Amino acid sequence: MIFNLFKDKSLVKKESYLTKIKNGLSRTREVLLPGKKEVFNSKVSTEDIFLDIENRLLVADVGIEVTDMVIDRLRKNLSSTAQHNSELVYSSIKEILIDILSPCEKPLEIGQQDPCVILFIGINGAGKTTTIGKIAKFLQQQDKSCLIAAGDTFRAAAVEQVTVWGERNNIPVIQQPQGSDAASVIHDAITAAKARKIQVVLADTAGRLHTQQNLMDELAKIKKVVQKCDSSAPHEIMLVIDASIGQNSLKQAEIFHQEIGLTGITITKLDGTAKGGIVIKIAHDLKIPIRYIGVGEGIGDLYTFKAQTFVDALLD
Ligand SMILES: Nc1nc2c(ncn2[C@@H]2O[C@H](COP(=O)(O)OP(=O)(O)OP(=O)(O)O)[C@@H](O)[C@H]2O)c(=O)[nH]1
Ligand SMILES: [Mg+2]
Repeated sequence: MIFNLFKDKSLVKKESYLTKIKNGLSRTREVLLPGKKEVFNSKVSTEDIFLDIENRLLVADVGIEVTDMVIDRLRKNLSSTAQHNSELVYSSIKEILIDILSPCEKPLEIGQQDPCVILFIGINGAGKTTTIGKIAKFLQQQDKSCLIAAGDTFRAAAVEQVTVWGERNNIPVIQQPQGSDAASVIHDAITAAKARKIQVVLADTAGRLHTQQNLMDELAKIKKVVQKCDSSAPHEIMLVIDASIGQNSLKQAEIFHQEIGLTGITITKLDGTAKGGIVIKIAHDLKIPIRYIGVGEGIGDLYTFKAQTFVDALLD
């Protein structure tokens, strides 16, 4: 009781943050963490220990290149006795993964723009609209006023879906009928935000495949129109990636990056997959800031990406 009374509040917050991410990543965690007693038994050869770790990393979708790199570094970092010590092996893996992930730990900062414009893009069903709803809540908790631009004018019911998120967060949604020009909706939203002195515009867009050139051109047009409102905008072009599609997401991200220039990534649906190792591959290959991770469908299931916490959640 006395302990609870004096327990550092920031520590409690940190613990619950880690526990929630741990729960969200449980399927990947199950793949990565071995029954340490069987694997690290002194009768098991070092080669078999490394083979086991290699298989786990591959099943979790870390990819061959990064997996090889982790194994090479483990061999170099650990003496032959340490290679049989599960604690030392796992703390060394953690160190290596944190090294890969840390350069991508750059949380999104909302500056003094008038307003800050964040464009959400990605393939169909990646989680763009849901992420907008979650981020709106997140930003409001930081006393930032928000407005949503219902820029998916293509899919039937998209405007209604984003309007529900607006109502949940009690923030305005600027919209036009289905079939309208998406760039014009986002332009209207920026104008409305300026007039109402709202700090952040969260702009939804229709899902599109990176291979659909006409739809990629439409994104370029949206970017141009946004720049007419403010030459420094959009301040963030956020690619939303569904973690469960694994390695395919890399090709997607590369093409979106080439075509429109990404400044941030949100990786969703980490709760629904055992392939959460894709985050490590994405960080290694793309070197684009990972702003948030999504670990559930609820409004609170979005977290700022932190390399250390992510690795602790996977391997502690
Ligand atoms: N389990 C889980 N589901 C998620 C997460 N993020 C989004 N979803 C679900 O994924 C589905 C698609 O989400 P949307 O936000 O509509 O995706 P979208 O990218 O806007 O889709 P389109 O507008 O059709 O391109 C919904 O059922 C969401 O509830 C997540 O982090 N975890
Ligand atoms: Mg959507």
